[in-house]
Amino acid sequence: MSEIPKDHPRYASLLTREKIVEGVEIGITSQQGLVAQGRGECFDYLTGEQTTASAFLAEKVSVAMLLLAERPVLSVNGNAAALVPDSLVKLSDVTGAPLEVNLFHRTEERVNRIIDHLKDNGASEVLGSKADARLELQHSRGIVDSEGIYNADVVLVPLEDGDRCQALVDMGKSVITIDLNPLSRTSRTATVTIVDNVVRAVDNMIDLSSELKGLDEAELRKIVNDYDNSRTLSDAVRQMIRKLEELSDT
Ligand code: PTJ
Repeated sequence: MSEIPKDHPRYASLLTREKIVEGVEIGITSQQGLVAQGRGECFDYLTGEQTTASAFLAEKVSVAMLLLAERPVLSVNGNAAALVPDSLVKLSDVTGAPLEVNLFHRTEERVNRIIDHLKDNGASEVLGSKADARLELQHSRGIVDSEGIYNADVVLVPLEDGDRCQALVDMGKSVITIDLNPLSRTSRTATVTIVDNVVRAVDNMIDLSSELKGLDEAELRKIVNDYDNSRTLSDAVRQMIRKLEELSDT
């Protein structure tokens, strides 16, 4: 990894970029993942590179959904594995939701590398290599484990590419996505859209889990029932417009 001085004004962003590059180098992230990261960075810039109030609410609702779920699963792709492996393992521990590797650009080698990487970061078990069930999709994202995503009731899909989210929703599942682009197909299809950088979102969700674990089922259900995802998406777009207006005035 290149040395980035800690006092560099764009330290956090550059460090994230380095992690993705390293992910490609060690064979857990696809080359396409670099392009996806670049797109994400652009949207992150427009939200001020911080968790907005509406993203934080979506994170809280997502944690409530994971805690209420009977069979929750956290899906992991090559970008998420490079950026937040340890945090995903912690989130899995605190919510009881198993991790499952699910890839768009799937090779068995990369699946196994990501499983090993998550285990190196503390995971005891990681699903995704059984590949004994199929979603209604024509590409590799449809390859899943029957005891994981296929039978899950709530699935977290960070940095996703559209049609799997639709397929999961069509199966009656609740889908939570983390996607900095509020205009993407995934963002518009998910049950809950967290418009935040995965490097901030997952850590926020770990903290929220400790807080929400003290609530009873009725209180958790109220948090979920009061939520309106279309408002989250509108807020995210408005936030970006405000940022652009602010910049155009200076
Ligand atoms: O590892 P694989 O083979 O499963 O492939 C993973 C990628 C990410 C390459 C694949 O899913 C893909 O091509 O995704 P897309 O269609 O580029 O969508 C990724 C979405 O995530 C885009 O809307 C980006 O804006 C967003 N995004 C990128 N980086 C981040 C992000 N959202 C949150 N945090 C980020 N760091």
